[in-house]
Amino acid sequence: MKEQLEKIRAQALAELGESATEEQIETVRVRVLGRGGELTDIMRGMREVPAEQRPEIGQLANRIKTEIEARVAALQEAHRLAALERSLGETALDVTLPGIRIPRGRLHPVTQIMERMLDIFTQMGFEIAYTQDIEDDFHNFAALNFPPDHPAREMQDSFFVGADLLLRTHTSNGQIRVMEKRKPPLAVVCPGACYRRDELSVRALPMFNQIEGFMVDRTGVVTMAHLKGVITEFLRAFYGGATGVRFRASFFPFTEPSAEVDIRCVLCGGAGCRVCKQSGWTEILGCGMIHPNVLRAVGYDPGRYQGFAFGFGVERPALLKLAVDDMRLFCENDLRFLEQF
Ligand code: 2NL
Repeated sequence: MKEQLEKIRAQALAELGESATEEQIETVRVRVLGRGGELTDIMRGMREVPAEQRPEIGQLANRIKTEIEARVAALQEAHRLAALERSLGETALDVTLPGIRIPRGRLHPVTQIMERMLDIFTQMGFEIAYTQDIEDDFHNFAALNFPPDHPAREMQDSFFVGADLLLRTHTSNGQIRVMEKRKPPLAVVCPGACYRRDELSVRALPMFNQIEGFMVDRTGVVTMAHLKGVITEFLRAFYGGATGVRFRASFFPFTEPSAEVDIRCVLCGGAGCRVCKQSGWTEILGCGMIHPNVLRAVGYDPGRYQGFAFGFGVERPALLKLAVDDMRLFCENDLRFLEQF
């Protein structure tokens, strides 16, 4: 019996020594220590061992069992550590490496300037109305009191996409559509893209942005004084509180009386320079009291209602504000330029 136990021990230890995998270790463990295992059977059969040998054999069997169990546990632990070591090596994480930078977009500089301008009007109580870029003759020209032979209606001056359909030449169409649909009192600004057959240059784009606005109420409520007040307030909010502002009489088919508005040249402060052509002023905006024919065209009685309107381009103020010297940079999509704003 003793020899048999020693043999089981020697064989088990030898096999465990040669076991390379966890499965091989497990096979040996089950064969020796498992239910119905070599050692388990002997220990279960102790009753058949002669009584005088029982303590000795019993102790030996217990010692061998403990020894093999310890060896199995040690080998399993070694495998567990090796596996952990391997997985740490495979998924090595260097926490000192810089993170992955997620590219962050931004609004186009012209959009940023446009939103700043719209904020000022919103604060004064104006609504914002976005309308269509493709428009018919009525909403782009006729309703605005353009005479039938006005040069802007020629193919050479506008982008026609059909007999009675063109890319709008200003955002006035939006104001016409708002007035057609709704009744005064109204205070609305219409921002958006406009299109004219101008050559792309340092100073002009064939596609550009405009903000137009208007305010209409019962006769006597919205006057030329309010026009001057709103425009002056807007220009000082945008260009700075001390900006010089001047209104000059002018002409537009859709307003009467009409005015053009200049601000003190932001470059020379009025002394005269190349940008303001030595005049000390920069023309920035057109405005006036809405022409009775325009009010009639949208179904308003000019005897009951009156109001003012204004319009200006966004790109030129953007040039001045951002100190950019070539308008074409706004439509080249060059990130080296765009990322500066
Ligand atoms: C300019 C001048 C202006 C308007 C636009 C307007 C719109 C309606 C009725 C009356 Cl629906 N007027 N818009 C009025 C005066 C001037 O723009 O030089 N823009 C760049």
